[in-house]
Amino acid sequence: AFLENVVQHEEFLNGEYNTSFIDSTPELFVFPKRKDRGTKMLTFIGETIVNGYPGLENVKKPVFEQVELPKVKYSEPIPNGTKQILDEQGPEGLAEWVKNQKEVLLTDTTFRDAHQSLLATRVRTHDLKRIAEPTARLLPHLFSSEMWGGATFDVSMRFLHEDPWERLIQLRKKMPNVLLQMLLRASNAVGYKNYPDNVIKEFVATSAEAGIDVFRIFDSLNWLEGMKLAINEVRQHNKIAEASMCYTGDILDPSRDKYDLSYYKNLAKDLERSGAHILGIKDMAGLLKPEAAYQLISELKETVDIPIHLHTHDTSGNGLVTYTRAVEAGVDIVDVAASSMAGLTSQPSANSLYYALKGTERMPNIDIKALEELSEYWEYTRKYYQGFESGMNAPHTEVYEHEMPGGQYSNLQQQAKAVGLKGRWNEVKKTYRRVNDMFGDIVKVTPSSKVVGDMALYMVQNDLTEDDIYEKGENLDFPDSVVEFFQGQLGQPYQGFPKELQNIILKGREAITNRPGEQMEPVRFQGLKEDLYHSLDRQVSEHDLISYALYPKVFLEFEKFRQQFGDVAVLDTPTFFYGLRLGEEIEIEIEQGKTLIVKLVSVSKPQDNGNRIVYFELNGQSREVMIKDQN
Ligand code: 3PY
Ligand code: ZN
Repeated sequence: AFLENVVQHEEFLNGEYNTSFIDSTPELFVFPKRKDRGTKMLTFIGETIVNGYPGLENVKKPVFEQVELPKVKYSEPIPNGTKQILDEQGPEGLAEWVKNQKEVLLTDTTFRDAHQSLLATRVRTHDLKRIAEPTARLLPHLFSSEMWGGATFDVSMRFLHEDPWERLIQLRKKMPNVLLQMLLRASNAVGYKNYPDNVIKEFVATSAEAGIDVFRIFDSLNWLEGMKLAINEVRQHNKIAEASMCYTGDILDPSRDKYDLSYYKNLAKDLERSGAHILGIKDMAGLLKPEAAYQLISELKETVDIPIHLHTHDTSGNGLVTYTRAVEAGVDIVDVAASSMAGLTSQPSANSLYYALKGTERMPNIDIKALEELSEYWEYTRKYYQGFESGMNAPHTEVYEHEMPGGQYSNLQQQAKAVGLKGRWNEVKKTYRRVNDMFGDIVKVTPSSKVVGDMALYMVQNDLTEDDIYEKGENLDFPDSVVEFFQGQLGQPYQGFPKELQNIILKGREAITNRPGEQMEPVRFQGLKEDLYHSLDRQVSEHDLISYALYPKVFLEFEKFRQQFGDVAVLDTPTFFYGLRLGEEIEIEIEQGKTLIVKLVSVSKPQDNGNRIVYFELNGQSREVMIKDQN
C-alpha cells in the first residue's frame, strides 16, 4: 500500500494547476464541523489504530528502542557559523570566504535529500526538530544544512499532513548559525511543471523571508533560459544563488559526446554570467565517475571564478572515491549525510569522508565524535520509517547504464508494480535507457525524469518496441506528460527535440520554443486570497496562499485534514504511523506547556454499521471515539 501512496502521488503530478476541480469536486470545499483539539487528536489516533496509516495498514506497532539525543550544553550560546558570515558580508562576501578556505566544506543533506532518496521523503518535522539544535551546536562549521525543497514540500502536505512552511520556520529558530539550503527546481519551483513567473518570484521571496539562505537552482533540461528568473529573484533578496548544472552522460566516454567537457564548461560560464554566486554540480543519479570528477573539477576551476559545490548520490558505491578525487582537484564544497542516513541512493557518508581525507591538507573541519553521535540518533530514528525503505541493500553499478536519479528508482519500481508490471522491472530499466536515447539523450531529473519513466512504463505495458513507436505511432495515445514535454512545456532540451519523434507524438499540436512561464497568465494572488478566505472561513496566511497556488488540490485536502484532526505534527512518529498498543500511554505536547496524556484502553468489535468504538483515557478522564472500520 505504500505503493499506492507513491502511485497516487505520481497521478497527481500533472495538471495540478488546472483548478477546474473546484467546480467538479465541490466536496473538497466542505469542511467538517469544528471540534476541540483533544477530540480531534483522539480521532486521528483512533483512525490509525482501526484503519492504519496508508501503506502500513497491517503492520503491528513495533517496539522501538528509546532514541538518545546527543548531550549538548543548551545554556551556552550557539557558536557562530556561515549564517553570520552571510548576514555580515552578503552573498559575494560569503562566496569569497568559501574560496579562501583550505579545507573542503560540507553540506549536510540528512534533513532533505538523504531521506528523500532512502525513505520516500517521509521524515517528519518532529524528528528533525529534536535533532536540529544539537546539530547546529555540534556541527557549527558546516557550510550548510540542506533541509527543504525538492519533494519535501508536497510530501509534507500529502502524506505527513504537516505544513512545510512550519518546518522551515521551526528549523530556522533551532539552527541560527548554519546556512539553510533548499533545492529549487527553477521554473518548476517545488512542483512538477512550469508555473507562471509571478508564482516563482513570490515563492522565492517568501522562502527567503521564512529562512532559506542558499537556493540550489536547477533546470531539469539544463536550460539556462528556464533558470534566469529564479537566479535573479534570489539575488534580489540578497541570498545565495547556487545555480547548478545537472550532470549526465559520461565525459570519459568518447561515444557520449553530446555532454562532453566543453558542454559543461560552457554551461558553467553561462551560469556564472547569469549571476550565480556558487556553481552547483548536481549529479542526481551518481553518474560522475572518480576520474571524470577529477577532470571536470580541474577544468571548471580554470573556467569560473566562483566556488564549486558538488552533489552526488552513492548508488554505484563509488561516491567517496568521486569525492576524494574532486577534493584533489579543488572542489570547494561537497554534499554528505550522517553515516546512518548515507550511502546507496543517498549521499556519501560524512563520517567516512572525514576518515578518507584525514591526514590530507583538505581534511574537513568537523568533529567526528559529534558526527558519530548525530549518526546514532538517525540510526534509531530511521527505524520508525522502516516501512518506507526501498529494499536496495547493496551498490547498484547498473545505474551507469539506466541513469535513473537516486530519488526516482524506488518510485518508478513501485509505479511499475502498481500497473501490473511486477516481474518486468528489468525490462522497465532497459526501456528507460532506450527512451532516453529516443528522446535524444536528455538530462533526467525531476520532472524530465518522470517523463522518461512514464514513456518507459507505457512501452513495456503495451509491449511496444522502439520500431513500433515509429511505425504505429500515429495511432498511439501517448501519456500526457510525454505530449507536454514534446510541446516544450518543460523547456527546451540541449540541441532540441528529435523532430521525427516529436511529429509522431504531437500529431499536429503546436510546440513552443520560448519560456512556458512567460506565456502563462500571472496568478492574481489578491483574488486567490479572497476566494480562499471565503471557502476556508479563516485568515489566510502568505504561506497558505503560496501552497495553494503551487498545489491547489493537495493544499485543500491538507486543510480538510487539519480541520478534522488538528495539528498531528505534534505526535511522536511511532504513534503517527502505528497508533497505540492496548494499555500504552503517551504524552503529546500540543503547544508549549500544554500536554495531553493519552492512553488506549480498548477497542470494540465492529458494530453492524461497521463502526468501532475506541476507548481512551485523556488526562485521566474516560473518552471514546467512533471510527468506521474500512477493512
Ligand atoms: C528533486 O528535484 O526533488 C531532486 O532531488 C532531484 O534530484
Ligand atoms: Zn540529489
